[in-house]
Amino acid sequence: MNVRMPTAPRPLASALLAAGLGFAAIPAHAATFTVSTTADAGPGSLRQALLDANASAGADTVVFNLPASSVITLSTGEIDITETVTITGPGASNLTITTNRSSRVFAMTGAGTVGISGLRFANSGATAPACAPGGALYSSDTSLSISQSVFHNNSSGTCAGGTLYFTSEGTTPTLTVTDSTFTNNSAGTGSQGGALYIRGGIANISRSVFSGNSSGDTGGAIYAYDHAGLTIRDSVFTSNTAPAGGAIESRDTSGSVNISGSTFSGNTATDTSGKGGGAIALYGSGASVIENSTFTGNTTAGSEGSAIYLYTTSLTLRNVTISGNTGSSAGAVRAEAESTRTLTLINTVVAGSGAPDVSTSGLSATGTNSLVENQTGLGLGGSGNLSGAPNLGALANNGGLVVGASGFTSPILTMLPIAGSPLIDNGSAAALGTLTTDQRGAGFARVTGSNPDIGAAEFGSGVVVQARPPAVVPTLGALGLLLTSLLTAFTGGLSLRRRRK
Ligand SMILES: [Ca+2]
Ligand SMILES: [Ca+2]
Repeated sequence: MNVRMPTAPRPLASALLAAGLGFAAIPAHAATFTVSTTADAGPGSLRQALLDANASAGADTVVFNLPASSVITLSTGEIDITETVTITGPGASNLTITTNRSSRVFAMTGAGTVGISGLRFANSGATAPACAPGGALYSSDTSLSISQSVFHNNSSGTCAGGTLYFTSEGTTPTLTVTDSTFTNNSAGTGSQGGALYIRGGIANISRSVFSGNSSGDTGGAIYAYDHAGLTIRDSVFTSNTAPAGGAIESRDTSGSVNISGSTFSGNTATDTSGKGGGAIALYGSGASVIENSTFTGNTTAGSEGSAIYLYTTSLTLRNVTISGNTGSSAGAVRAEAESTRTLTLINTVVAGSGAPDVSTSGLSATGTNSLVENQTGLGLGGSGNLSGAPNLGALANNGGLVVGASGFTSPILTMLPIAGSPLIDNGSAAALGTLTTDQRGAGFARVTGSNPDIGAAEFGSGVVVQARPPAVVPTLGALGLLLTSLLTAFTGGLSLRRRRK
């Protein structure tokens, strides 16, 4: 028997031993280490659990046995992770880890595959002029999976990656982020990626919220450089800020950027010198696709692309709603500088930019069944295209997914065409590609009526849920409703009897 001393029983191993199969029949197995104190170090601490997991050969698990609403404060520096491990937290509402900006929380180098779930990381990293690449997490040549976690008010100081610095030095690790919430994280002056800095590797982000993050250079929420693919699905980007690429910048890559089911609202590019992309800036030779997504209320202080700016990149927009993005004299979508690249609009609406809504320089734009309100100077090729006002409703909760970590969620807001809108039934069914639902996902068919609509949300699709206040009132179950009815009848009866007296 090996000398590892897991803190939790291993029923499978015990069962095998009981069955007389003996040690030789038992494959190498994971140990489980339990965190039972919020102390910075010593027996039962998070630091000790990870020291033990590193020292114990193989993939281990760290779990927590702490009271609800616990806080672990690290005061003696970041914790190194050197081996594959799964850290299973009790839920972001139940445990916060902080360093009070004295260091990062975890540093992973060549650590195999690390899973982190159910944790809240807050106020970690560094405050300028100090520097902590990755305010909460540093990951090099390590595949990292983050789920059901919250990152709030972390900072990388004067360096990049307000919450995470994810880098590769020769390998192609994968970053996976699901069901997580990133709020008010920052990277300082001259630094990229207010929440995530991604250099190399592959990144897949889904069902997550990025709100109020900022960087001092580019990519207010996410900066991805020289990557092998950035995919974002079913996520919310709101009120993120950077000089350029208010929410996202992807740069110097042949990897593609694929975005679907996501809404970008109120993001800002602050640079006045010409760089732009209030929501997204794309540079590099990859061919990128944005589908079933909404851009509204994004702004730039520069001249180029209040929603999207692209340079030397081919981009296809399919069933995208881009409306009410302002501040750019070159419109909401600005593409330039490479004649071999293309901008393709399919079933897409671009409107309300206070300028020509789409502009290009050095590349061509082609549309299929798209509505570009103001096409001055554009020369849009293709067929089935419209101009003029789209008659769109305001950004609202029209049903669909609620995303982010449990207790820290946000609905994905959309914009529906108003009855009589020219967007309704003027899209192309033949150009839908693989889309079967509208932006809101399951239960919201991509096609109702005679044809798909232009834009992300389909008129008349699904059951429309009206916007409501975020406060959640516990709902009465069937039994509760029955009891309420009986009580009402009973008290009504009492008052009747009183009136009869
Ligand atoms: Ca281990
Ligand atoms: Ca339709």
